[in-house]
Amino acid sequence: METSVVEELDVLVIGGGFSGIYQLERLRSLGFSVSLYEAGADAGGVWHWNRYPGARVDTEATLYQFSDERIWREWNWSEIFPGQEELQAYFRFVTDRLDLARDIRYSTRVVAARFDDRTDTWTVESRDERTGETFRTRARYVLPLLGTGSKALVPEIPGLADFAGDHFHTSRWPAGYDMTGKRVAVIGTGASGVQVVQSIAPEVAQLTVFQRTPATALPMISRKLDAAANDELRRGYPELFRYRETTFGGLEYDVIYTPTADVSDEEFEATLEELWAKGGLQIWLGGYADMFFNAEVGHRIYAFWRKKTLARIKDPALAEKLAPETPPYPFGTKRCPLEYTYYDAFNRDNVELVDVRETPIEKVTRTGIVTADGREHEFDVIVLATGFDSFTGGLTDIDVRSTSGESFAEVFRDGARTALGRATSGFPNMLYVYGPQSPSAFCNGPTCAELEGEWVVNCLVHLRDNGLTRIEATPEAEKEWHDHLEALASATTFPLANSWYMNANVPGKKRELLAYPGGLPTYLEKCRQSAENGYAGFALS
Ligand code: N01
Repeated sequence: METSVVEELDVLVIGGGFSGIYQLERLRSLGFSVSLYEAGADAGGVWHWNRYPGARVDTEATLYQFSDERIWREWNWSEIFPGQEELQAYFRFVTDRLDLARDIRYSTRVVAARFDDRTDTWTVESRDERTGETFRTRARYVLPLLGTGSKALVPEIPGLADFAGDHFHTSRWPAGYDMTGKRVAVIGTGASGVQVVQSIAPEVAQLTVFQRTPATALPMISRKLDAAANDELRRGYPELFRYRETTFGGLEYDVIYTPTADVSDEEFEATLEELWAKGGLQIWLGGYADMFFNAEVGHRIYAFWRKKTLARIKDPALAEKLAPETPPYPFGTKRCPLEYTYYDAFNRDNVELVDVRETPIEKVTRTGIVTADGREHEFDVIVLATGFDSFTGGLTDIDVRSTSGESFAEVFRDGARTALGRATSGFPNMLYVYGPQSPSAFCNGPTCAELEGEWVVNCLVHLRDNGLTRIEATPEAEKEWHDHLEALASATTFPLANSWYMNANVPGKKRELLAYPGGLPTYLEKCRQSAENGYAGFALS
């Protein structure tokens, strides 16, 4: 770190998604000196990076937005599940409306950070992505607000680097890339893969989808919103922003807590039909909570889903691959992608499915992909819809050292550890929102950005008002939080699936549930108790 310090701050926020923007606005308004560094060249966080064809949010815009009235009074959504361009425009609107741009540095990637025990400050090294130049920032507090999708997961497939055509991850889609008439491979069938497949199928010459595990995709069912519809929604926003705090996932609907054992088969079926017709994630995060604790309930919902899905696919052999009779995992233990025409795409002559469990990918050649049956599939483009190193990848990507000189990768080698999902011992004055061991993946992003985020805001105000300069998670609180999460997780069905929720998608990582599975209200209550007890679980000095 030889470059000179260009900024001295109270707080450095890393990441320009919902959490980062919320902190910048709130802390600045409270008189802190704050800057936000964002690696992307423009506003939007994940909505800047994920501009693959068909990228679209899977929670309703009613709550996929800031609760700040200055924003929702003026902003109109064009539909209930807006697409990537509209979401990025929303972020631009927010930064303009709140005059945030003057404190944001885009194209600025934080690469390293060291803590100085004598001054209780971090020295952070960042790189300007346009010029390659590095510079230093000194900040009392650092908030790495990196979300769950900042570190792309690119599998190590032999030969990939030598492929003569184009290949890219869904979150690194080249701007304006034209797929027309191309022979395309899509590897991965999670939320990103499903959206890409249904969007490009009609325009490409040939599309081969490499599926490892079938998705349980649900109908999105968006609806257009005109000015009158936006006005109508606005009338309900204040109540919705209050209601979200009381729901499991921070959404405008809640899970059904009635035990399915008390529900007749007819009522069970009728409820599923009702939720199905509503669309979106309702059958999952608005469905029977039992599914998260009882695999048999998950399998009953799977059977319902399968019946609906089979009706869409003409070829029975293909249908069995996409929606097998034996559930590949209990319904709900993997994220349900939302779709419009994903299953219909497989009825097209130009779309093929390769089951990589049956015929694994052996290698990539200059011209295509060779599978274990010896077949070479020729392609012009390979799309890696292979997901993210979700919970800790953003943190481990930065060369941050603890007070004893360890990196995050070293500290997390036996699993992530945090107090309340908020901070890790050895990394003082570094606080997370929507990070590992917080509700994150189970919580609507903006809801947690604001409600978890407000804890951080209040905490920093408390430190300032009391002349304190340092906060650090205690190892005891981390152990307690870990044991609490493990007890909750082992009672659920989540460990039965190899999902990114379980960290099972990243080779070499400890298999553990890193999203808090106890629901948002319980989590917020635990955060509130900590704050009321003088930030219990954290050493303040
Ligand atoms: O990533 P994923 P994603 N060989 O990890 C497969 C959010 N999101 O980018 O299931 C072959 O879900 C992997 O297979 P398997 C949302 O929270 C939201 O799609 O591990 N295949 C899987 O099929 C979502 O959950 C929106 O067996 C390989 C796929 O790649 C999260 O982001 C849109 C492989 C990865 O799926 C991540 O979604 C998009 C390999 N080596 C994303 N490695 C919306 O708001 C991985 N796979 C709508």
